[in-house]
Amino acid sequence: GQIIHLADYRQTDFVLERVDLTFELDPTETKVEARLIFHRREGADLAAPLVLDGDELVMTGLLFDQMEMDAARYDAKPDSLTIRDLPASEPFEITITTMINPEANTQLMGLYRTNGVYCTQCEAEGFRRITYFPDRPDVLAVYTVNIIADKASCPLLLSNGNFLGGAGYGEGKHFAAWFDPHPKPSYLFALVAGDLGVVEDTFTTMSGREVTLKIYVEHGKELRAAYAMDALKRSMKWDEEVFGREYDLDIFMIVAVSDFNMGAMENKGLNVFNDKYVLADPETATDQDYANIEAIIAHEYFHNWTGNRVTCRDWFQLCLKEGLTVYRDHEFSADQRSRAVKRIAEVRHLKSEQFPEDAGPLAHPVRPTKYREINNFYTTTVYEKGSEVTRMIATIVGTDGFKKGMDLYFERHDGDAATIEDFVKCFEDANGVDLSQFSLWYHQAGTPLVSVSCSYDQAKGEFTLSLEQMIPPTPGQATKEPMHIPLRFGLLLVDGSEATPSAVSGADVTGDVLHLKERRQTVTFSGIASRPVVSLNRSFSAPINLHFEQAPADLAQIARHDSDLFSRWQALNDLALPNLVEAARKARAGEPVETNAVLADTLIAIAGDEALEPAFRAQALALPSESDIARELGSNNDPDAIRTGREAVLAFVANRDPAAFAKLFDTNRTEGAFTPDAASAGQRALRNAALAYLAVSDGTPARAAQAFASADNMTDLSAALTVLAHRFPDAPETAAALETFRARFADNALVIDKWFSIQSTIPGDGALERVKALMTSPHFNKANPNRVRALVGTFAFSNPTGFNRADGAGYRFLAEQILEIDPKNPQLAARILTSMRSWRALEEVRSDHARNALRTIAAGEKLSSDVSDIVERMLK
Ligand code: B3K
Ligand code: ZN
Repeated sequence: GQIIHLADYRQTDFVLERVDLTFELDPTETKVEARLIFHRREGADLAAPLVLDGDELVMTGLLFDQMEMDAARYDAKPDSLTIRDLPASEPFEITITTMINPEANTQLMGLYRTNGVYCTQCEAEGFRRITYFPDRPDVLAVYTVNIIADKASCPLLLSNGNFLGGAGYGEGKHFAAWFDPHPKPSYLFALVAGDLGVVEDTFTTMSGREVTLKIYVEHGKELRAAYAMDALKRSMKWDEEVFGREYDLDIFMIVAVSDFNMGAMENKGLNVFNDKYVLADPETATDQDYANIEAIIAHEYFHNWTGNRVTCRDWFQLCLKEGLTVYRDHEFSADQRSRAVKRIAEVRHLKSEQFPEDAGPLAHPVRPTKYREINNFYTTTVYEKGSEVTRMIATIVGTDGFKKGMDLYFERHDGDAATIEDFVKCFEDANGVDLSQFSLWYHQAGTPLVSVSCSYDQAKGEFTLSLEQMIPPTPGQATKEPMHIPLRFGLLLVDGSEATPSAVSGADVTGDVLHLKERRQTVTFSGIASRPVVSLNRSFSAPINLHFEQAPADLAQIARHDSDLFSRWQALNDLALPNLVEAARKARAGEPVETNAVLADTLIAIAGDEALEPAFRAQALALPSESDIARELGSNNDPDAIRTGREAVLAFVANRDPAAFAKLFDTNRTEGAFTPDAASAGQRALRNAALAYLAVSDGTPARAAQAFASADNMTDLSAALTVLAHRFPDAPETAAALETFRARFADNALVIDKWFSIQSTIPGDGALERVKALMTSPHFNKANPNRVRALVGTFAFSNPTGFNRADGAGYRFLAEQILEIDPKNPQLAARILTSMRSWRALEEVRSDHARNALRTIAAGEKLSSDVSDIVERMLK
């Protein structure tokens, strides 16, 4: 594949007016007839040919205005169709017939079959695997879709928009027609046909229209779709209340399938979901599963306005829909649950996934300027950092200003294929602000490092903050300009109150936001009667690394008393991280790890503070992860030493006050019928966090085995199983529990995925052999993406010591897997390969092994563009 540049963007020469598609579905020989009406764009070159995209296509017919097309006028290749000598201005019709094989489509892009169900995935460039088409997001058209299929095996025939009608169609067949009145790009096209069960409901919109809601699942799983339906209705209501956005068709459908490359897809009126993000009941789903379902149902629904009604001009603008829609789903979940706890989870995720991406060879701006394979840009930078950038706009212009900007965006750009510049301009125009410096967040990759020091002058009553920003070099961007970094802050006084300065100089401060804009800035706060403790970057208002050596006592004060709950967690984290880093260094040097009583006592005090919600206390108890420590260390990392050091700190905390953990464990059992609400989930999280510490101080599996035996929901059951497997991998209790779990859920694929993941993350040298053995299990299925991710993906992403074995065997195993998966499902292979994105930060022995494994992959024959793009960038 060649490199595509943003700078090369230009409009198409031909305007697509409408699209009529007819599918005659067959497992191996599906016939697709596409009738496309075009006209030459005003001002376009009269000699310009019409060039349509294709991917592995076989054309069996081509008509021009209903007549056979002269072979001299066109050129059909598997990846393009070029037609010459077309009219200067009047509309013309092209009818293309292609034959495709859904059964053989293991890439899961375009039209494929999963468990006997036909389904499509077109974003980003899958539509061109169905028919020749101007397959780019700035070509919007109105679609009519006719589907003809076997009536017995496909009673259900679905596509976008509203149902027009259906009837019998010859022997054993039937057809259905759908019409979508909203112009859309091809990536939002969808078709589903098969035999599925349905859950039905209705939603009355704010203007009083009744919308039919349908969720399709495999027969027998209908009851497990109830929570998804509830989440959908809450999402629809929330988007009306908070963003003023109403749904715009008579029907909204969701189809759950078990073979899917990602989470879900926002096709207009017909979302297709990985069933992992639809199906839930207390027996088989964890609280985390429920929270994910709620978030992803909301995310895809919210795309109807941010993505579908306003779409992207080109794929460089992906964050226009993704960053914004992630921000919207984050806000939704924050409103449905506890805002602070939700924010903690978001920041944890951002730091553990996006920060490493931004610090490694795959770093790229939120709005990239070039790509080789667009599928590789559905990244945590585009999604999560894109969301953080949107959040910063809201912080800068304020809640009302953000709403005004969004209203203007919908007013100006409804029906458009827009750009990031269009989006930012709406906030500038609606609020009379200049966001040009701020826009660097879209263009400069890398996590800014803000170094801070402070001083207090008692005589003058002045408090001074010195700030310096540095944006590290990233691939293709050696030097950076200073950015506009909005930092929320508070000045805490000893009595727990907050200081209000009489004057501030050296920076714009609006309300509780300090705007850092220069490379170096000194900010002075006057009228401060006693030395304050600064709580900086409250609620993680800017996605930065902060270097600020605050005294442990100051951090402990923030952790115990800040009015911002998020900051209390952040302070705990800042208290813990240097300890863990030091512990890792000591372990590396073979020295004994020193323990820290302040940390342990603060953690235990917060965990036991009944004035705080249990979900927060559970988050407080979770020490920074091994990958957090690796990131903080930055380079020359030894995952074994990191783990050894962390384990020592963890053991110290666990043994500091086992009775306190026992009390948390005993008093936070949820009783009665299971409900997935945030408060009950928080209690379970706290109890299970306590169990993990108790397993360490107990030193025996008895308590976890007992918790496993008495669990009455999947959250508690899987938490107990994880403690058993990770703490006591060789205990007979663990073997028994794993087998009980497997046998009980043998026919539930989503639970068996958990069984694989729990075992693939057992730390230590034996992990690889365990993973290899699990691959021979009858439950393993290398054709199912969820299963491959659960075993191979989880091992590579989430088992630092097991995967990064010093002898390099983990990397060699991954290389073999990538080369085996790639020919069948390149997107899956490329995604799992990104688990090695931080390989350069490893110590020399491991990084040499990692490089060799990457070279083995790079030398593979017939690599997909997905894998070769990733591997080449990683080796560069
Ligand atoms: N827009 C889809 C992702 C498509 C990925 C294509 N490789 C799901 C989402 O972000 O909502
Ligand atoms: Zn999305």
